[in-house]
Amino acid sequence: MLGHRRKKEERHEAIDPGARAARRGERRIRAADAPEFAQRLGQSYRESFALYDANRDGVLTREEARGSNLLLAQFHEMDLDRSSAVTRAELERFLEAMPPSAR
Ligand SMILES: [Ca+2]
Repeated sequence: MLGHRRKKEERHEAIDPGARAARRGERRIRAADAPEFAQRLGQSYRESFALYDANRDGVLTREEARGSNLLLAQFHEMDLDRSSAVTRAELERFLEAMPPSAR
């Protein structure tokens, strides 16, 4: 169980420079982390979506999103039809509405 949690943390750090900064014992993301963050934001959403879609049905419920600060914080914005679930299509439409640098 612990190993599983650690693996999840490692995957989370791989897509979240804020988590890496925290691991370094720093509260702030380094400037060098920021461009990568901007470029990989869309990818981060897609990877998080896949990671937290626990039953692998391609739909993210609020319950499933609860494990991800990123997904939970944006859940309402991503849930375009307010169905309390986010489809992959909704995720892509949400990402398309972001600045080009985020995709
Ligand atoms: Ca699901």
